[in-house]
Amino acid sequence: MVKDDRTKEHIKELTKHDKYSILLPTYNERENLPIIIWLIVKYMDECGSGYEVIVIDDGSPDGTQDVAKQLQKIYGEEKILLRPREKKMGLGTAYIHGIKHASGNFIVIMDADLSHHPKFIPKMIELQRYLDLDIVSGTRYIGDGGVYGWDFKRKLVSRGANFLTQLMLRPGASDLTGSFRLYKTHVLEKLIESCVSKGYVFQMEMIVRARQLNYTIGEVPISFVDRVYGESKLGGSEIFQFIKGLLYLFATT
Ligand SMILES: Nc1nc2c(ncn2[C@@H]2O[C@H](COP(=O)(O)OP(=O)(O)O)[C@@H](O)[C@H]2O)c(=O)[nH]1
Ligand SMILES: [Mg+2]
Repeated sequence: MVKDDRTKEHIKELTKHDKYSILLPTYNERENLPIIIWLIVKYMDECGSGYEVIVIDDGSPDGTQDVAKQLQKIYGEEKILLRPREKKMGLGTAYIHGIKHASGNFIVIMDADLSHHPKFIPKMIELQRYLDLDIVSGTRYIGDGGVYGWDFKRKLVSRGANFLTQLMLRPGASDLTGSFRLYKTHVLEKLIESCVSKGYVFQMEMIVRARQLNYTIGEVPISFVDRVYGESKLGGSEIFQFIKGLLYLFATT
């Protein structure tokens, strides 16, 4: 699996022009945004590669965009890009919107609610470089990965969704519903083109399609911490949508 020719020096030479576009979709994340951006800047600066953070806010009524503008003043307009939309239109299309404005050859997708800790980004980058992977997915379900702060029902739903999908589609990655991932930009563009679903099931379809298209996927264990501030958007209808999407993929792939 490990390519012997990718020695440290060689990797350094190959990756010196890499740039990471980190997409942060936000809806009512006023409290979380300053902390998540501070952490991203800290870990990306340490990492030494070029990067930008793209905040895609869907007209949050809590004033997330005012906070984002303040942060832009602090960190600079070339580091923090604001690409808002008028109103709440869902996560799937928020990513598509963000990608249009991304200038990096790599894209990191993560939540802005502090469930995804930026300390894992350098680990994803390291693994990607070592094996020249197309995708690196954060996983809560192997190694040191885990979930903190979820009640039993939420754990059951997530585990159940993963288990069912593993059984039906054999996708070759352990965390299908997670949304903390690193992609080569052209790979992500291709995947989005071939994905039909919107909403929660979208993350799973991305991995299933990636497998179909023979992209290489690596995994980094992450600990997922439930949000402290604000509200989650997962409800009963999302669970129903997920099952519907799973059956659709099962029937068509
Ligand atoms: N731009 C945008 N961001 C959204 C939307 N819905 C959720 N988000 C953001 O997407 C991320 C994940 O949402 P969250 O509610 O935490 O989902 P959960 O972790 O599955 O409960 C967070 O950063 C949210 O602020 C939306 O419609 N538009
Ligand atoms: Mg969340």
